Amino acid sequence: RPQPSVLTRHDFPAGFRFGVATSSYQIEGAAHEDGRGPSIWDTFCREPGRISDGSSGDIACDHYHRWPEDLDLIRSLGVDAYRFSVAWPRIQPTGSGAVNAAGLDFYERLVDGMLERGLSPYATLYHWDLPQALQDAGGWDNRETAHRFAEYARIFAERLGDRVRSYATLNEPWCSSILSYQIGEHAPGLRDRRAALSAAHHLLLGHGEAVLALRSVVQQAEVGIVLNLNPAYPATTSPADAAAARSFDGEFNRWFLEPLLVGEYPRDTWEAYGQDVPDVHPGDLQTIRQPLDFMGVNYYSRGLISASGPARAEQSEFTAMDWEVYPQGLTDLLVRLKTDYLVPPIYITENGAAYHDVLEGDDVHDTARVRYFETHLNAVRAAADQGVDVRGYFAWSLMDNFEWAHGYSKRFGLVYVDYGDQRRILKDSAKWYRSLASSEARDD
Ligand code: PNW
Repeated sequence: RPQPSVLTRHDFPAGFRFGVATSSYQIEGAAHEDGRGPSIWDTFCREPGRISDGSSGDIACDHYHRWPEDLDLIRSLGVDAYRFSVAWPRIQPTGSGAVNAAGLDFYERLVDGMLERGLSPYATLYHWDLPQALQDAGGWDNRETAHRFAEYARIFAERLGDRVRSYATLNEPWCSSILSYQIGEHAPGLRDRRAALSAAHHLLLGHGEAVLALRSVVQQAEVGIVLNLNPAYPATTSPADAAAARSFDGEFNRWFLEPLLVGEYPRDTWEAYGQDVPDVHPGDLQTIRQPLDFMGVNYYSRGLISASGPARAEQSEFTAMDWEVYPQGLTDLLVRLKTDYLVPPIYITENGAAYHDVLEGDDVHDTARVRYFETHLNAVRAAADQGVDVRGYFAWSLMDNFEWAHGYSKRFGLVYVDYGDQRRILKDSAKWYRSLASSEARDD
């Protein structure tokens, strides 16, 4: 039943890399082992009502213990690269000072395991598991956290820099600021726009300082950042909808892209935020605007925006997250990055979809997900054909995992996880992706 991919490596640029992605809190489990300190997600999951199924990442996919078989699984998919994240509280249990040797040892084993299997490690240093001790001091609303982050980046690179070439500082700073401090859906669950914009600024500052630290430690490091970008489309041709789409784009996309790539916050959005804008010190924007070796783009859907709020394209397909399937948005986004900015080479660092998967014996016939990957990879290819320098694609995710506020109720994996016995089962989408990644390499 699983159909092999019609797409092959020959449809993508020479040297294009295929990979899979995960993050530490979503898969590792072992939340209290080997000296790991508590993170804001441990705390958040214990607050009633925060996680829809009442779960936590305490055990998750038990990857902390099962990493050798998980790396074998990745290898068996024929991919080139693995994007993983590092749990800061395993490295520094309180987020500053004392280093926990067992934490560094774990990531050293993991990275060595990738290299033994011919997989290139793509490390993300912050995928949301902030040490709780730093949150107790104000978290990202406190400027100190930026300096602490750069220190942690240095510690990691001093140990692994001879083996890890690619570093993303932050994953999706929009999520760790707006979604976490203003919308309140992610840890620490606040509802305060001033605090959210202050957090966003300190995240960007921490990024800039971490880039400098990484470059001073690892000469050949490729350093970048990962943004979640949602291209905004007006719901109708009315001027009011166009204006609403533009302001959505300012808050979601330009607020992060422009400090990083231009060295300024977008003026229209700055004015719209009024009294809530962050305290920007002299020199901050120079620190934030570091030359980057790559820009990581996470793309799931578009925003369809009307003056009265988000609109819904009734004729479209939606995933189990209720996110619209809109592959054209990925092509448009990539072309726009090239047109509007001096953008470095791009990686698609996440793209994927949750569906209501059904395990039938040893099979999961997730045809909708196969279609999602195929259409979005075609969208990447279309952008490359229009001259966008896109170097690789990471499917989100290797396996089903802890989907934040949705707990285990949303499955994004290529691989199905039976949480009863931690069995991993290849979905049809994994077999499809394998047939693409295992296709003959281009020789040019
Ligand atoms: C990203 N939103 O999260 C993350 O990088 C992953 O850890 C996550 O599993 C994946 O996408 C799927 O959700 C997001 O509300 C979470 O717009 C929420 C949003 C966007 C991205």
